[in-house]
Amino acid sequence: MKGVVVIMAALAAAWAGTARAEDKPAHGAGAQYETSGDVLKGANMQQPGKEPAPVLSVAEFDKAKQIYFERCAGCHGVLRKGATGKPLTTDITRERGFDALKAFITYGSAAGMPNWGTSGQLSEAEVDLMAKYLMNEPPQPPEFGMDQMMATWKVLIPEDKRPKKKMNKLVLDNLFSVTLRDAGEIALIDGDSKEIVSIIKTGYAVHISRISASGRYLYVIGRDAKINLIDLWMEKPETVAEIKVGMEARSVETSKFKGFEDKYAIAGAYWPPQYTIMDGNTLEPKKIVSTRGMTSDKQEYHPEPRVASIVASHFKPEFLVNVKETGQILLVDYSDIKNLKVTTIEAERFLHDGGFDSTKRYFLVAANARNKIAVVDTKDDKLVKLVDVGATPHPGRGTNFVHPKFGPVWATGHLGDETIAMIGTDPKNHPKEAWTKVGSLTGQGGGSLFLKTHPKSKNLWVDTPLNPDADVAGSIAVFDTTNLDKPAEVLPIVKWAGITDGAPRVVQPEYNKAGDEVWISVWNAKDKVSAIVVIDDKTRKLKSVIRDPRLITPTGKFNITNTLHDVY
Ligand code: DHE
Repeated sequence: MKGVVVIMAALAAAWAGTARAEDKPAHGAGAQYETSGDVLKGANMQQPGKEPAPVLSVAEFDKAKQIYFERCAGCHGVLRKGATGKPLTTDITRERGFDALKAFITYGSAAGMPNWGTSGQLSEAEVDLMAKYLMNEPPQPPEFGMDQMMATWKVLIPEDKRPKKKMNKLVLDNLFSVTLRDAGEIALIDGDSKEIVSIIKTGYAVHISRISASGRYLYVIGRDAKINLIDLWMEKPETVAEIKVGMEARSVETSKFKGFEDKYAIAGAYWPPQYTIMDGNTLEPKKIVSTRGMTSDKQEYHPEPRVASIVASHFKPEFLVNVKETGQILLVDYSDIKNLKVTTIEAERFLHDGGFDSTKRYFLVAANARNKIAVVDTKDDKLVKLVDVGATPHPGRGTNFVHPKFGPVWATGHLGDETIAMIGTDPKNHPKEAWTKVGSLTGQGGGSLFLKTHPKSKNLWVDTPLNPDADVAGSIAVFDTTNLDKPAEVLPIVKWAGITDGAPRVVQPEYNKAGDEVWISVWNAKDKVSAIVVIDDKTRKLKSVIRDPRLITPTGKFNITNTLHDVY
């Protein structure tokens, strides 16, 4: 049991970039979840001046640069100024010296640095190389401004050549856009027949899908910051425009406020640290805003504050842009982007993912490495509260239901422990409970990423894909929201999918439009069989298994109606 707790801590730290004394590096299944600047490894970066550091040949420099961006950049930052890991600027590394750095990389540290050498993940020669590399100035990936964006922007089908009405028979409001992560594709799956309607090429290690306010346009973003704009009205839905908004990114969203439907899209980048507002119908970039600036706590300059989640306000023409390393939530008013007004909310550092309460007025976002949830009132544009929760909260968008005793709550699972924290969200009728943790449920274990219920359901589904125990990672826990004292029922999803090969993990429950089916991904390696398991919500019995050779590494599933209306 203790061993499992230690591994969970390591996985949580790897994900959040935090550190604990007993941490070991995340191996195997968990390792691939670590944030990395992987897509930056091939970027054109000049080798900086070499004196007085050990001299590296061009080939050595390129190899070390690749290792740094695959293994180190996520925690220490592209510029090594310290992101969630310690700074590794040359004033520090040269003072420490080659031998100390080598020992550090080989054995790791009590502060949570993985033992890259003794774990066998880096050879002795590679450890040597990295110690030398760190004594050299860091190379900087290029900026990505308007010229670079324009060079990648393509309108494949101009607006006047697109259909004037829906040309297909698809039931769009129950369509699912499914991330096929390692294929760099999405699958559009018909929610009723469960047939794959189309497979569309997207960016590298594609991440999430969002839908325009009219329900016509789908926006998909890859980790290489490529956005595909897909027109769902076409006879066969296809990409009609594409752009790259940087070199590394995770989030995309679209304007939802009345009068601005389908008008703008916004995407946040990890590198360069910036967000871009685009024309919603063509992706033409209109405005790029840097997020470099001061941290919310110590008021210190941070050179690469990455943009994590972005949501669109339902109360105002505003995007809520969550900036990870500064801990600021930017309320970006898109009603006049030439004279852009931004309200900067000091929240807490290391903001990651989050979603709305059931009224859609309050936005709750995880400051994951600080074990807190920040609550923002999107009507008054103010921070309401920072709520303490468990270890490394990871809500996805979170989920809303009515607690039998405390009224409406929003809930999050955690990477670092087995709890599901419930936060009261009804200041009017339950003022005492509002914005406090009213209770915790006990799930299967740590390593949870997503949880979900639906306004029409009394089931709460909690995944644990990062749990080191294969049975836990391969199953899902279901709670009864009308009787929260009852322990969760555990459903063996991988078994139901009939997959015996590989190390499949069960990830991200998502409802259909009617709220009577739950779709769950069985996420296996790229060269192994994956599936989507569909469960009848009422009976909790298997309804169908979607298996198809084209379903390569399915992870996130985005039902058009639920995504559009923030139903979760
Ligand atoms: Fe995600 C959402 C970042 C790894 C599946 N992920 C998000 C969001 C961010 C983020 C900032 C919120 C977007 C928004 O709402 O605007 N994700 C990151 C990372 O930095 C991280 C930890 C490591 C990395 O290098 O990318 C990471 N994410 C993953 C995965 O490995 C997952 C499990 C599988 C995959 O497809 O890559 C994954 N992330 C998802 C999903 C969502 C998401 C399915 C959207 C959840 C939703 O319900 O909206």
